[in-house]
Amino acid sequence: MEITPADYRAGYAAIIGLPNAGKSTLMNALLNIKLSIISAKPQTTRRRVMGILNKEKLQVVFIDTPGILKPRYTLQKKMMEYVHSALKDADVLIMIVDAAGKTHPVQIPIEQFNQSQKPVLLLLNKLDLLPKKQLLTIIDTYNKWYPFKSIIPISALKNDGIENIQKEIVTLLPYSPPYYPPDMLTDQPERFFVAEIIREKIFEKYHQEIPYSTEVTIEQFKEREGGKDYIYAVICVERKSQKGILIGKQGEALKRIGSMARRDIEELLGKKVYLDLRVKVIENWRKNEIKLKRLGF
Ligand SMILES: Nc1nc2c(ncn2[C@@H]2O[C@H](COP(=O)(O)OP(=O)(O)OP(=O)(O)O)[C@@H](O)[C@H]2O)c(=O)[nH]1
Ligand SMILES: [Mg+2]
Repeated sequence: MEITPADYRAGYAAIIGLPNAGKSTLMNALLNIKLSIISAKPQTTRRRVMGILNKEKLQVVFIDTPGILKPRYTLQKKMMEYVHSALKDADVLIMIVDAAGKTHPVQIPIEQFNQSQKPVLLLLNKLDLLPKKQLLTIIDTYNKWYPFKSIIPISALKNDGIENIQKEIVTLLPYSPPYYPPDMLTDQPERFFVAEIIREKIFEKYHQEIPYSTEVTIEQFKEREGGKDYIYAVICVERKSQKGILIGKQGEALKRIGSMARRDIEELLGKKVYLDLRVKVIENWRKNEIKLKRLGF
């Protein structure tokens, strides 16, 4: 076994913020790969998503989290539990806000979230949408609000300012050998990301309650020698009427979701797949502890 150099640094960095701030876009930008799903709608991310950045003498384990909110039903309660567990595991917190949004500072009770006093980096995201002359005032507001280790303006979407984040994080992580093999990108199974991609397409294509009432499970994932892999995915909705909308006239809508998802899944896996999509009703799954558990929450 190789000996880890004494100046190797490794640790966990939790990415936290309000829904839609750009957490998942940021994680993907930091890793330079599309791992976490993204949509223009809030509450896209529902669980912890881990992405590992490996550099010379450095390993940062990023944890993308659901946006912080006041839970109104059981699924949202579970989502907030993921945020709290990520905070607990973290060595560094990366708080990200939509700098082009209206409220500053944003409504996050940060002291309450960070009672263990971990170092917090603040990222002012969506810089591309912010009139330049407002930036200094916003930085000033946040400086007075909390003793951030540093405040970095970025645009996760345009890949602007991303290297600065890495430079700051390095100084805040402890000296430690890596937690994971240095060629590892995540510890979550492929089927998790496959399900997420399908969910992303539903978030993109449907409006109002449908995306929020939908969860995706992978029932079968068979690698087939000499043929395409077979994936059997079930889209769960809460009501029968939603099933009809998802499937569409003669199955057209579902077919569209399927082919969009298949393209991304093939890119992720680097091989061709046959995607078999079905829709199933699990009544009010978002509000039911047992049903949520069965869905892996
Ligand atoms: N203009 C602009 N849009 C951005 C930027 N970063 C993210 N977005 C957009 O903001 C929206 C939300 O991005 P996500 O990365 O899904 O945000 P999130 O914080 O992970 O959201 P949740 O998972 O729902 O909490 C998407 O439409 C992104 O394209 C940015 O720097 N500039
Ligand atoms: Mg997200």
